[in-house]
Amino acid sequence: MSEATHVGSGKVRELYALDDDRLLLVASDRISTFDVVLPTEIPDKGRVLTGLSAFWFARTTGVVPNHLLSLRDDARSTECRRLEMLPIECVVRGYLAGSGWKDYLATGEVCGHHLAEGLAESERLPQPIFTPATKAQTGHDENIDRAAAAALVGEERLAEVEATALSLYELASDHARSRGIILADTKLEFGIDDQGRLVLGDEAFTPDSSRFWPADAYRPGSTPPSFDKQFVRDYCEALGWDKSHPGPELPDDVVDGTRARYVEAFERLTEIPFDDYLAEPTVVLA
Ligand code: Q0Z
Repeated sequence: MSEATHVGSGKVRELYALDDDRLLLVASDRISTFDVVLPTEIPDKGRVLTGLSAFWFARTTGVVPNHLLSLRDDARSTECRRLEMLPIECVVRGYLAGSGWKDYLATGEVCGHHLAEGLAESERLPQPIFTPATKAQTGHDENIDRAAAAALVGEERLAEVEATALSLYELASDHARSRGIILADTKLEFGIDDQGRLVLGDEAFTPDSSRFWPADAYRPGSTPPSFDKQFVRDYCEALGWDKSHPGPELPDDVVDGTRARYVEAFERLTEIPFDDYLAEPTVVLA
């Protein structure tokens, strides 16, 4: 990777420039919880997320083109087309959780969507809603209404990303639900290519960009367990850690249990053995 220039860091991913037109997106094995990156890694977590994203990119080209050019043999790095990214996070919510639930409790609305009274935490919405947010450089993204989003990307482009994001969520959440995973909500990022076309970028429908809930434990009125991070959260809560930096080291049983959950999510959603993906990453594209 000596040919690549580092151009950005996320909490758990790195971004490199390969040339003027191509980026390399590398998913590490780092894990964050309560917004803090922990000192202990989860082996293969980055490979699971890269494989899942590639799986979804390959299955959604009928809805919208995406930035994926190729998967590297390390199974954690993807070469991508460089896009002009839109300055909004495109969130779709099928269930009332996280900041959507907080905003609903405070105002009865989420991003200008007026919702029925008396909804419970984690309740399924009558239909999925598009709830854009600003991209915060530090701290939390801020939910915005349609007018604020239109001011950032234009009315026409907003209508296109809203319809596209809702279609993508419907496709992915129907697929996941049939395999026992509820995709409660998801954050998508779009860019514009050199021809002015809308393109799906970043990562898609991974446990880091979406809330994954095990369908068999779903019960509205409480916070469902996270499919992937529940052991980590439970361990951190039991420790009494104050959720400030640095986070705690994780014991081997929590690491092993969490790795198994990531691999289980990969295998349930793709129906491909994870070892087959490690041996030949392109199997997720078939
Ligand atoms: C994605 C990010 C990461 C830090 C920029 N295809 C693209 N074209 C242009 N820009 C991006 C992409 Cl994906 C782009 N990010 C998010 C990812 C580390 C920041 F791995 N920033």
